[in-house]
Amino acid sequence: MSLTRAAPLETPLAEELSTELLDRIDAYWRAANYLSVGQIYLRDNPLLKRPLVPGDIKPMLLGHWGTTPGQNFIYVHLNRIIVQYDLDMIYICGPGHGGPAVVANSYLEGTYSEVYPEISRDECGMQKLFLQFSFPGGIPSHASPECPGSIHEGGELGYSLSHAFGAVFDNPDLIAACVIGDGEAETGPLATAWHSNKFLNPASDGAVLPILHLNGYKISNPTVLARIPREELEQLLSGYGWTPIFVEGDDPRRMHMAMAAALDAAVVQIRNHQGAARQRGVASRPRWPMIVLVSPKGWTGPQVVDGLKVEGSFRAHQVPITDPGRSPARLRLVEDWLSSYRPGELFDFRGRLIESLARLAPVGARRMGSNPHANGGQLLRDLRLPLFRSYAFAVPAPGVAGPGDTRVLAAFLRDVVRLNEPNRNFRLFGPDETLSNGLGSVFEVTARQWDAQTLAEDEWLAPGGRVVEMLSEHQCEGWLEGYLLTGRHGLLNCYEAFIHIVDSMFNQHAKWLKVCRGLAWRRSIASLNILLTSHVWRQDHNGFTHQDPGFVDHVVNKKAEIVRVYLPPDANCLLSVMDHCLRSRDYVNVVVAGKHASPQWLSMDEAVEHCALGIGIWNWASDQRGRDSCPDVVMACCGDVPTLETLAAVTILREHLPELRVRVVNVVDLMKLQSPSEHPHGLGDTDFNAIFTFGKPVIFAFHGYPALIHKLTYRRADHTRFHVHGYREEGTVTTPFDMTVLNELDRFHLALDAVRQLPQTGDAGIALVPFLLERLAEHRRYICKHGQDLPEIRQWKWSPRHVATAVT
Ligand SMILES: Cc1ncc(C[n+]2csc(CCOP(=O)(O)OP(=O)(O)O)c2C)c(N)n1
Ligand SMILES: [Mg+2]
Repeated sequence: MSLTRAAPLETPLAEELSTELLDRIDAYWRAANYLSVGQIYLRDNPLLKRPLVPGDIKPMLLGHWGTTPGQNFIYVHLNRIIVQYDLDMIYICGPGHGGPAVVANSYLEGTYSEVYPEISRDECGMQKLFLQFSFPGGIPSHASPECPGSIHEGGELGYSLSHAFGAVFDNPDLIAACVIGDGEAETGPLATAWHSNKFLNPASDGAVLPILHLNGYKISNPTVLARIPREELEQLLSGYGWTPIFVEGDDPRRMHMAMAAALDAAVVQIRNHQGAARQRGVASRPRWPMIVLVSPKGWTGPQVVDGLKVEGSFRAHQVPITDPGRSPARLRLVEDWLSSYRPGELFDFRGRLIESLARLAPVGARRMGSNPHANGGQLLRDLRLPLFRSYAFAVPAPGVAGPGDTRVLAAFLRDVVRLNEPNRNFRLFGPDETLSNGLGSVFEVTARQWDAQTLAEDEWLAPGGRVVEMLSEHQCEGWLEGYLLTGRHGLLNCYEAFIHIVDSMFNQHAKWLKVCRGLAWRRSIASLNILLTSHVWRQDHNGFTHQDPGFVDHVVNKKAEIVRVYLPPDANCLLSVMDHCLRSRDYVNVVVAGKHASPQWLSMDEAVEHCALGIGIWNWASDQRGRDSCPDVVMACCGDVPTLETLAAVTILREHLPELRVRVVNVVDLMKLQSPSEHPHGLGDTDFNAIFTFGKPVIFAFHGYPALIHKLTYRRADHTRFHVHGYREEGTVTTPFDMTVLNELDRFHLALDAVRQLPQTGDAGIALVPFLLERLAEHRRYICKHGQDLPEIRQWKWSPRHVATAVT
């Protein structure tokens, strides 16, 4: 397909815009620019009814001007095409520091005052609009959740295009206009997001219209894309499969014409591609249009300040004229700048946008600030969930062999996909690992969405699949976030070690959710569910690089009302947990589960009860002699492998120290450990001590880094009695059991630690130590000779005979 390149200077005016419309568009743009500069500078005198005085200026000037006029320009032109073609469109503000632009535009179109009635469409409201921006008690400087129409704060650059694609999946009538900063385009996530076009299904998904905002600069550097030959940029973008349309210049009139022509062309192309796929069944991948807007950074702002060029340079990035409150000359510069937009022509005496301009904006839910997709909870429908209990793995007695916990979950997820296929509101995202993570059953009912070439030997690729896989954790996370933010449901499955790639994306989403909780008008959305598997303990053929359980350490730093972390010990618990997560709202749920064959502990009824409590004494594995009497030691575990090793350690202790009273505690919901003052799931101290006893040693086998358990329990009385075993950053390609030995999480080290903490075990305890050390030595000798774990390890099974039941 050949490239389309709009030649802006040759765009015929008459065909595209009437002079009258052109003037109104320009005036609307000036109004948005005026409101933007006003937000950055003014606390009073919003209509410049009198000359500016220092007291009209905010004491602290915080905001970003440079990107703002370009975004205002884009917004007004999008308004035009929304009206012209009756488009269902949302605006994604990649350089989200252009907050003044999105706030100004949602104010101009009326949305802002509907959501915040005190910010009325008059002089008084305008004054409040200006004052609140970047002001204590007011709103942040970015396209934050407070801003109607935003689903993307853009504080951390890079995710706009992924969010845009996530938003249009399964929204065939939606177009996400996505402004991408040319600096933002240098980030890894954005650079790979161009490839999203190979996944979009033109028949059943909507369209993304990327608008690369090539204003030439970042904070203090030029941008790479602005300093390569235009031809090279064109080749780059068309190499990514797009049809770039260039709009370039700085003369407003010509630029309005060029932008209008470019957007008309883009809409026509989008409609043609969609029509071809939908009406004529054309199956080839479209080369979707995109716009490259080449305009000066800080366009229409001050040209020169202190003898230095500002407009069209990096110096326009933030507040171009600093300290006008203390310099009369600078104050005049600000006044001249504001006056250059001729506010008297734009707003009436009462401060209301004049009628002929107000009519330019779309109405009702067509306004980008009011589009329900941008407040996705409005559109959210409950998932149809099959009865998770019917996927139960039969556990007639603890210790039966399971096929791998995620493999049991997969059948449930398969039917979630199937049941929600008619509503098309559930997707599974993953970086090429859905199969490897044991979730392959989903391919019995769906495929991976794929719009690029398919060969005969490929498996499960189709344009309309419910699974979306690209080897970019950024993409998968960003797509899922966009999908959730627009009112749908989903799950990201990922290798545990590599979820760190999206640490900061998780941060941004958690922050977004936290702020939304304080905004009554933002409706609840489905939780972000992250299933971490192929975890640290079972990296048999990948080794050290694939071993890192630290994502949960990162997650628990976030607001307690947002994050949930679950480590189900077996398949039935995993089913129960996942059912809960898929029903929940406004959280980030992190679930860590294994995919390898492993013993199963709880029947479905027991699992449901255990998961509802989140933590519990496993009586069937604990000393039964006088159940209410205090044990000598608590063997606690959290995670599937730690649970196995703990139960094996209990077996050893029972055999060698039959007098010892051992209690087994299992933790599914990690946040139960925190005190309730820190996390709503936290156990009260009385319940905590009822489980962990007063003062008895706790040998805690943890899936992740031991420090996390210490951190979560530090407010608990006598927390120094917690002796935590977990991942100590020791690993390589070795046997599964050796991984636990290397990190001292294995049964022998756990038993050794118990003896160490229990001097009352006396001679029997002393005698057990060399036995355990010899077991460890034997283990090492055996694996080095045979390349696999000892038969007694491989074949170990829990047996109820290990539990002492005689009441003493
Ligand atoms: C990932 C990330 N790195 C660094 C920053 C700091 N930062 C804020 S704005 C900016 C420059 C952005 O330039 P560009 O994307 O071109 O936006 P614009 O020119 O439209 O302001 C930078 C580096 C950030 N917000 N996010
Ligand atoms: Mg830039």
